[in-house]
Order: sequence, then C-alpha cells, then structure tokens
Amino acid sequence: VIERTTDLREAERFIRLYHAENSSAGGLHARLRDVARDVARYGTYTHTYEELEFGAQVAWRNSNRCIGRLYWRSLKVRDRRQVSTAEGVALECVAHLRDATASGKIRPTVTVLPPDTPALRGPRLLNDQLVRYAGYRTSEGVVGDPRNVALTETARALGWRGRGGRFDVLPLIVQPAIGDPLLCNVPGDAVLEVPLVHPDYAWFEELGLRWHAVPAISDMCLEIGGICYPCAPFNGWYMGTEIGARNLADSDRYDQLPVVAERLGLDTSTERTLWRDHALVELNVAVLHSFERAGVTVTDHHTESRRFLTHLSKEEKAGRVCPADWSWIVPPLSGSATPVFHRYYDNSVLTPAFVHHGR
Ligand code: HEM
Ligand code: NRG
Repeated sequence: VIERTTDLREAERFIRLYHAENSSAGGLHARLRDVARDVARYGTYTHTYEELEFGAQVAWRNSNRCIGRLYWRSLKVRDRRQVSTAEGVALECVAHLRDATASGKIRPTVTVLPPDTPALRGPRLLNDQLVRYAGYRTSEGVVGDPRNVALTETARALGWRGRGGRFDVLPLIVQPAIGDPLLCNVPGDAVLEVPLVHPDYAWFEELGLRWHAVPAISDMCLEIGGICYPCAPFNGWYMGTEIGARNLADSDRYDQLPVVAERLGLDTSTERTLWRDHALVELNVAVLHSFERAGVTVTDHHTESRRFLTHLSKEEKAGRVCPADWSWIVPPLSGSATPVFHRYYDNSVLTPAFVHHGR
C-alpha cells in the first residue's frame, strides 16, 4: 500500500485552532513554519503532547453521537506513540483497562498508539471494543453475544479456544503494520464485571446476566490535524440504557425481554399489554441498581440528557456550535420523557474527530 502524505491545510487548521483556544501555547507562526517544513521534508509532522491532548479532547467534543460530552475537558490522554510492537500494543490496551477502571470509579481515558505515516501504517485492533463477549454459533442458535460471532471465529481461526459460555471475554487481536495478527488474552483482573440483580425481584439473579464495567471503543481512528491514529481506544462510563435497552434486550443480541416478561408473569399473548415495555423498564432498573451496588460508575438517561443540554448551552456561550445527531442522542428508552427529544440539532461534521474507517 502506498501511504498518503499529511494534508498541510488540515494541519494548519488544527494548529490555528489549538492556538486560538490555548492562549498560553506560545508562538503560532513559529509552529506553523515548523509544521510546514516537516510536512515538506517528511510528508508528515509530529504533534506535541499538548496538541495531542487537546486534539483528543476536541475529538470527543466533536462526537455528534455522544450524549456524554459535558466532561470533554477531563479526558485523560495516555501518549503511547512510541510503542513499536504488537505485544506492546496489547499490553497498553490491558494497562488502559486497569487505569481507566480504577476499581469502579471510571476515568474517561484514551490511549494513543502510533499514527499512520507515509512510511508505515500504524497498528490496528480487530476488536471493536477492548472487552467483548464471545458469540458461538451452535445448532440451537448463538450462545453468547450474537454481535461478536465473526470476531469469535477470527479468534478461533488464530488458535483461541473459547469455553463456550454466554459471557466469555474475547482476546485482543492486534494487526501490526507488518506481519501476522497477534492474539492476547485479557487477564481476568483487568476486566471488571457486574453481576445483575434486581432491587425487588430475587429471581432476577437466576437469569445469570452480567455486563462489563467499561465501554472502550477500539475500532475508530482518531483524526487530528491531518494525522490519523488508527489505534486509539477510548472509554467513558456506561449509560444504563446501552446495556438494559440494547445489549441485553435487542432481539439480535441477548434477547432477554421474553425471558424477563415470563418471570414477571406478564401476559405476552398480545402486544397491547405492553409486556415488552414493562420488561424493558425492569431490566434497566436492574442494570442501574447493580452497577450502583457494585460501586461502578454508571449514568441514567434522564440525568445524562439534562447534562447534555447543559453542555449545549456551555458550548453556545463559548461561541461554538455543538454538533449532534438526534437519532443517536435520544435514548432508546422513554425518549420523549427526556429533554433531548424535544428539539433538533446541527449535525455538521467537525475535526478533530473519531471516525469509522472501513477495513
Ligand atoms: C457514543 C455516552 C464518554 C465518544 C455514545 C453513546 C452514548 C455515549 C450513550 C451512544 C452509543 C450507542 O448508542 O451505541 C457516553 C457517556 C460517557 C461517554 C455516558 C461518559 C463519560 C465518551 C468518551 C468519548 C466518547 C470519553 C471519546 C473520547 C463517543 C463516540 C460515540 C459515542 C465517538 C459514537 C460511537 C459510534 O459511532 O459507534 N456515547 N460517552 N464518549 N461516544 Fe460517548
Ligand atoms: N453502546 C456500546 C458502547 C458505545 C459507546 N458508549 C459509551 N462510550 N458510553 C455498548 O457497549 O453498549 N464511552 O466512551 O463511554
């Protein structure tokens, strides 16, 4: 593959943004001159740590689909651009999980691994999150998370042996710039999980449901000033609905609504009893209650919706537009009971950004 060189205009736009928002950053013109020289000489340039930190924070601020952006300034940036091996990448992902989990007091964190350069592509992760549960195809349907069947089969083809359970954590699969993919098991003590119980129904525990504490997306490129970091796993904490209204509820995921409705003794003979809606609420009550009981940071969709509107007005006061995608911002449960439902948003695309690049 012939790699492209860094777009100097993108680089200049970012350097100007960085200096515009950081008055103490020093000489803009000297920096612009150095960046232009490096791009002419080497086809790319290197961000200072301060530029990288700011760029990653603004990429979060620019995430149209994210309701959790109020705290964008607090994103912790782990600069691991010097890591040169696939083993090193895997170890840093495990270290990221330990650091970000912080025994349940979750810290929003991004780990930045080497960028694509004209000479060499950066490493990539085949996993779409650092923690994913295996999905095994069997004659009775999928055991585990149906979403991860392909990833599970890739891991197996590379020699991984799963235990065939419903919540088996998949290994990390690192695709280095050159050479074969590397498999790395994530040590159990690096993956905090929450067993799900319900505050009122003792039987709920018998469903054997659980979820991992940290959502850490690992298949989006971090783009800053014309430079693409293809491996930059990031995490915040969960909003309960992501687990209770999607991962465990969707019929092409864990499909638990019929099971929960049955244990609640609901009449499922007709849609008009709203048994699905009732089961959804109880499942979501269980998720929030269980995370709280386990001392793991989690947010509910009502609180997070209000915070998001606070964020919008803060951004407006700072003289910026806050881009947002209604179809992702509105929670998948009780949408119209949250304030984010009752308005529209500017859905423009800004950079720096986290972007999905096809593989
Ligand atoms: C998407 C909440 C932190 C970047 C989302 C979604 C939610 C959410 C609910 C929609 C997910 C879905 O429907 O599948 C939160 C909360 C956070 C947080 C509660 C707590 C701090 C972060 C951080 C970053 C980030 C730290 C990046 C540094 C994104 C991006 C998406 C997203 C890029 C879109 C993902 C995609 O396209 O699949 N967030 N988020 N979020 N968030 Fe956040
Ligand atoms: N819905 C996905 C996670 C997507 C991102 N959500 C966050 N991100 N909360 C799931 O695993 O359910 N974050 O960085 O906190």
